[in-house]
Order: sequence, then structure tokens, then C-alpha cells
Amino acid sequence: MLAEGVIDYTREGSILSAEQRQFYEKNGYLIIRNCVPKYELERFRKRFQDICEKRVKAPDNMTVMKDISIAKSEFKDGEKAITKIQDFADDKVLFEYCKYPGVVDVVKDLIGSPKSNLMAMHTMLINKPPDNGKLTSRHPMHQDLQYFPFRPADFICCAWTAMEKVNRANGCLVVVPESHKGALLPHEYPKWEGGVNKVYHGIQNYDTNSPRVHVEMEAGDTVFFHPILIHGSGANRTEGFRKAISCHYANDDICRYVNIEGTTQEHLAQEIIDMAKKRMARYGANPEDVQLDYSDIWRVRAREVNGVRANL
Ligand SMILES: O=C(O)CCC(=O)C(=O)O
Repeated sequence: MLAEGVIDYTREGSILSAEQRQFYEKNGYLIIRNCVPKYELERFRKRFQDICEKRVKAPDNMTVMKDISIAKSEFKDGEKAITKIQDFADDKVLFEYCKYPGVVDVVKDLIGSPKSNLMAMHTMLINKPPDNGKLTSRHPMHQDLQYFPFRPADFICCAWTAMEKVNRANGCLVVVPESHKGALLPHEYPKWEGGVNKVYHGIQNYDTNSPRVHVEMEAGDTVFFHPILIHGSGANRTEGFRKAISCHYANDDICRYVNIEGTTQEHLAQEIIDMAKKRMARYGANPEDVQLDYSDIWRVRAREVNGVRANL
């Protein structure tokens, strides 16, 4: 079924039809409606609120991010101050999302098989804030592979689940179908007047005329997408916060870490290494004493969701 690292999308999956798998192969994404039940989403929402309001302790390695406009606003703490939490794999409630069978079974059908060893590599709960007019709530068009030091890309997949209705008004995902067939393009910070959030890199000289699809979804709908697919999200022009939860998976039987030195990823990798060193300093380590390779950061993040870890 997986000959020489090539996926045969013409066959039926365990739960996906051959048509669904072929849609993913052609377009680089696939929407599964009603993939995660509302009661699970409510548990994740409550947990996020408990973490934000400090009613439960956040795992040590979790990153809390604030939109640059919020960082300067009256909201210093709590749910309204937090734009995103990242690396929640050590939070037992939120990590249930990554292991949720309705999600994992689709991932197995897209990048592996029922027996594949699958790792959760990157976890996020995004709480896109209402935009204050500066358009900082936008996420520039990018390719997620820009962040990853492991390959091959065809064996990596993101699951992104809407925790409420997402539409153009509150900044749904925007994807460029078939763009996953291209290469990883150079990224940089967009030159936006209102400012850009930390590590929100966008594609250099992105052609705004590229044919795009606005992925409007109901709570529980999940879009699965390839890490080279060009995507981003618009400003949230509503009064509410737009929540989504996501996990990037990699097939551990096939994927290996690669050296990104000297590539277009190097600059971003250095930024992320510097952030990790700052965090270590907060825990008492001297960053000068730490030799940190970019792949080490990902080894620490990776968690098994099916089978066992062998390579990542
Ligand atoms: O949820 C969003 O608005 C965009 C998320 C995204 O594209 C990302 O974090 O890579």
C-alpha cells in the first residue's frame, strides 16, 4: 500500500472513500463535516478557559501567545488576552483532541494505514480575537512545512477543527487548492502597517490573485490539509473570539528529521531556538551552556497517538 514512500490514493481507506482520498491528493485538503462532537469541543473550550484563568496549571512546555494588539491593550490576563496556546500535548484534556478516533482514523487514511506509528508533532488552540481595526488578527498566507524539520511532506497532515461556526466574518481558513503540489516557498514577516504577530511568517511576494477557497465550517467540522498547502486566515470582524483546535501529525514509520541549515527555513528556526532558550533561562538554565538543534525542539514536542515512536 505504501510502496517506496508513495501513497496510493486510488484505494478505499478504512473510513474514507477513494473519492475523498483523491480529493485530498488533488486539492491538498479535505473537509469532514461533524468530525468531532460538540460535547468534546465544550470540554476543550472549558479547559482552555480554565488554563487562561489559571484555574488549572498549564503544562510547563506550553506556549501562550497574545495578539500584538492585545499585548498593548487593557486585557492583560484571562481568555480575552490570549490568542493562541501552543504545545498542549502534556495537558491530558486537550491532548484527547489529538487522539480522538474520529480525527486519527482520517489521518491514518490520508498519510498511513491503521497500523502506522503516528506522532502528534504540533498542537494549537487558536482564539482569534476581534480585530481592533489594525488587521493584526489576520494570519498571513503560508505553508506549515516552513516550520517543520522533518520530511517527507506527503506523510505529514494537519487536522484543524472549528470549535464554533467559522465564516468569512470571523476569519475562517483560506486555502489555495492544489498549491501543495508546488515547492516550499521563501517566507518572511509581512510588511503590514498594523504589525505582525511573532513567528507569523508569510510567503514572500505572495500573489493575491491566486485562486482561493474560504473554508466555512460549523462547530465540529474538521479540515485536514497537507503541509505545503498555502493557507492563512482573514481578520476577525465580529465581536466574538473565533476558536479552533488543531494538531499536525506525522507518520513515524516514514518521516525523519532533516537538517534545515542553509535553507529558507533557517531564519525562522533560529527565531524559534532563541525563544526556546529564553524559556530555558526562565527555568534557571544558562542559554549559553545549551547546545540546541532545531530538531531537538520537535523531539520534545512529539507524542505518540498510534503505535510507538521509533524515529521522530
Ligand atoms: O487558525 C487560524 O486562523 C490559522 C492557523 C494557521 O494557519 C496556523 O497556525 O498555521
